[in-house]
Amino acid sequence: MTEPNYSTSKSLFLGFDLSTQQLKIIVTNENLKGLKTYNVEFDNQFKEKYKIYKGVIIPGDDGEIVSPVAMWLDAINYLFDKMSKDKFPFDKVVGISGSGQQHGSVYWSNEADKLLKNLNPSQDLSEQLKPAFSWEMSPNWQDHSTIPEANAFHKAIGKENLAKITGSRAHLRFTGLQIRKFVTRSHQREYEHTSRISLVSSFVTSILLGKIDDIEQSDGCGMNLYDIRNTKYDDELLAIAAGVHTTLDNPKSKEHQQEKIEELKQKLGPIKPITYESSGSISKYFVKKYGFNQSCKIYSFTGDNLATIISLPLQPNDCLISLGTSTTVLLITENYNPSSQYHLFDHPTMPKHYMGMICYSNGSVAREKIRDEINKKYNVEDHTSWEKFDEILQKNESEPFDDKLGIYFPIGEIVPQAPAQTIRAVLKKDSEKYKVKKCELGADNFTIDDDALAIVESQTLSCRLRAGPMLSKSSSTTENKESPQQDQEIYTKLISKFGKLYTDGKEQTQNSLLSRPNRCYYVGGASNNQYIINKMGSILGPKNGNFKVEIPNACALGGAYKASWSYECELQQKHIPYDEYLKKLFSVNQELESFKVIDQWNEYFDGVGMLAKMEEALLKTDD
Ligand code: XUL
Repeated sequence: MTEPNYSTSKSLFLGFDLSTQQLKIIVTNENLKGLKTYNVEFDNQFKEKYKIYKGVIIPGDDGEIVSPVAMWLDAINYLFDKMSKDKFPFDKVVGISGSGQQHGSVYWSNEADKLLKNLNPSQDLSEQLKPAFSWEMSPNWQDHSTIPEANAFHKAIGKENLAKITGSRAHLRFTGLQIRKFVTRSHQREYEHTSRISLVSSFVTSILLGKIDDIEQSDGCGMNLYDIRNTKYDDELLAIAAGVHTTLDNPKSKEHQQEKIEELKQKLGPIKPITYESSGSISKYFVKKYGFNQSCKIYSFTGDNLATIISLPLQPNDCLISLGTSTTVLLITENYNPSSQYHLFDHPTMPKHYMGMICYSNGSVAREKIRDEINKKYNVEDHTSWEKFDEILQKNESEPFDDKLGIYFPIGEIVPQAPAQTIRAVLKKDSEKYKVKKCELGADNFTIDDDALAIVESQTLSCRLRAGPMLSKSSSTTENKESPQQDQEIYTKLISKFGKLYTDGKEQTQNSLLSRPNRCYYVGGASNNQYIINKMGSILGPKNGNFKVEIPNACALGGAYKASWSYECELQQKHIPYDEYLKKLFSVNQELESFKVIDQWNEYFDGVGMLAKMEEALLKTDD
């Protein structure tokens, strides 16, 4: 790759992405053009020094998974050193932002402030900052050692109620649970010596600023501690995390309980509200060591999923569907309609908007299993070939819904929470009332070929059922509004055929069933299979189109864009709507490849009803 000619750029921005296995930095200019990416894979550089495997350490067999904090410091020095060797013009950088893996926490000691302020540029960060941490590790988002803590949160607050307050039910990786384990089970002494707690995102900005930075609001929603509607920490949740909850922990007195709540509040520090305003200028350590301009601004980092949505000019009701090993749906909404089955976070750049996140564990592996069975039936030598699977999808592209569906969970599913299982069913339309009849493969004309269509349909219908309640019908950006009368008719007809529909214990309303996405964007491995995304697009029925996108550096890019948007807002001293700011880039960008589908939104209402009924009959796991 040829070196970019930085002299033609007026100013430069850096976007960081500190993920589990690597640190990446992308360089962009004032026109949002990506100029160069630097990265360091932790296993390549630091495997011996930190005894890591795939970026993490697994100390025992209790599900604990941690990352060494000093390794992240080494990674920052390593990449900046590499950029220095490349003669990178640090002095042209005017703003830095980025992302960190979500939920991870860093524990600072009492010496942190002093050490951060007085860093010596002739030394590396990890050498000097060793005493700045009360614990040298950070729990990783893959950690699953906190089952007792998840039970405690649910016992005290209730699963749905916790989701209502914090946007998510208790998840093993969430920071509040990790803190409760730290305080009550694993590191009592270290907790006493902890002056502040950062998330991974605010840890990196603290290093860059040379002072401990506040937790950014949207990433702060991944803690199970922050009350999203009231924009403040919830005292009862803090009591659980601090190990002084009235019913769970039987604290010795009310005063003691209050003291411990306040103590944790201080350690977490204030939540920094969503803003374009910088947290300060870069620390003199980086000015002296690398030649940064001392006025270079540091803007809050956010979580990696949150940074992904700001790498595109997404508007309310837009959905980004990531089709990897697992399927993740990220969407933007003005509705705060929480559920224990998905997550809501504050949006990092659009005040009063939220990011919805639905995480499925059964994605491509489940589809590949069916592909393999089909290839076996047709004696296709290469069992990884998608030709037969695709042929089936193509043949059915314009066919109406065939009244057959399957739920395929070769591994336990997160949404709905259910153990591994497969069920198939057919829709019996003998009378006005429809009946969903379970069937075996081979019975009721249900063949292996039907599985190919049925898995793509049911995975998509599941997204449609769960995105619906989050989408807002009244969005200012939605066009082609249907008539309310037409909506009412569709809804009444559906309910008369199936009865009331429930998803994850909640009744589906006319609004939730009839809200269409604005645009759908598809990313990740299976988005390269045009037949799969054609079918998905035709069922999801976005009003303003389907797009295939390739954003290999999404999190880092989202960070760099946040930096340049913030910088521009600060220059103009006003809030520029984020999607408008990014639009100028994407109107001319070929990375957003739109594709046409046959709209089958209406045809699939029977599928919607059918899947809802099948899910009610699933074997469930409870926690
Ligand atoms: C999200 C989550 C992961 C991490 C690491 O809730 O745990 O996506 O952010 O990517």
